[in-house]
Amino acid sequence: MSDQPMKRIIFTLFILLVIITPPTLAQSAQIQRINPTNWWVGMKDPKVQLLVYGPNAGTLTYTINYAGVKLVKAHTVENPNYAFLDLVIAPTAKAGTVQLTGKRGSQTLTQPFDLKVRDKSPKGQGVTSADFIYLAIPDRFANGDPTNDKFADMADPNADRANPFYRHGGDLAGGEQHLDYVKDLGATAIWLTPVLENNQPLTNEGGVMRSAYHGYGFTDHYAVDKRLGGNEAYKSFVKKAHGAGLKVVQDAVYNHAGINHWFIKDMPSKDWLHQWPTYTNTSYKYQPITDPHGAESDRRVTLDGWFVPFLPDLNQSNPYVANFLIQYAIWSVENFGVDAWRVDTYMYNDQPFMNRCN
Ligand SMILES: [Ca+2]
Ligand SMILES: [Ca+2]
Repeated sequence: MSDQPMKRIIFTLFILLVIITPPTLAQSAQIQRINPTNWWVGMKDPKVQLLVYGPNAGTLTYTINYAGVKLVKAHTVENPNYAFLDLVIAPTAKAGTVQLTGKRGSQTLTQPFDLKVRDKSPKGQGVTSADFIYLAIPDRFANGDPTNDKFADMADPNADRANPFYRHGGDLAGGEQHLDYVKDLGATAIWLTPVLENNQPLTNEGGVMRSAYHGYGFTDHYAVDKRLGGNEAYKSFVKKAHGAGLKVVQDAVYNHAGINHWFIKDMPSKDWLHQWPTYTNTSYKYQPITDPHGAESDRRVTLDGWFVPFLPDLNQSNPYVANFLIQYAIWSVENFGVDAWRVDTYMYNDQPFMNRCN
């Protein structure tokens, strides 16, 4: 055989290898996220459902070998990139790092998951009509750290105090520095518009490009926006507020998520959201809900229509969605020491879900 045909054969083999390799690689699994990001021992409810996400994470067989922690059931859904694992944590379980093991064929993955000791600091103190609540929009209240005003790697990389629709750079450090001002007004509690990550692009609203500085388009339920200072800044804010005798009210958005939310970009199942044959906005009408003779079709539009095109409507009658949202709320109280909740867009939520959540 001359050199030329040999080279051709080698080249053909190489091409075949390249063609064959990607599917083989694609079959291997990865775990990129576990939500909640941690849990605690000694919780009132011993159950927790882990959402495990990553390429083909749903095709692994999971086991846990940790005293007092039982993996009761593993659920798969339409999207092979998700697994939902039901855990029961016995009252005897000790704090520590649980190793979650996922196996498939010759592949074995392990992922750590922390079970912490519950913080005894004040939390869940509640508010009553005796409280005077001060509402602040962290982006607009005070800028305590000019280094976190904007990030080039975020979907909206802008901050500009001269533009009323853009972010202005305010943050939790700024809020923390001015708690005395809030206290001096006579307030007993502070309610912040949502602090969770809103990695949303600028959106066209009424012909004006607006930023998500208000915070109502979550893109990660377990991360406080880094432009506000991140999770540690929020923890510190709550601690300082408590120290100043102020309770903290967290703004919850259960009805929808941001269009850029990681779980919206790769949904566990088609029914993770309320989907319509063509885009359907909510009518913003409460009458179909409050009127006992209201038409079911009108109710559906109010409840299941999207708040705006970039805030998709979560299907809270999907049990995985409901568990996710409720656990995120519990996690927020345990992790940050939140005292009370303000629920956004209340009437658009599935009411049986809201009752369970509350
Ligand atoms: Ca800042
Ligand atoms: Ca809804």
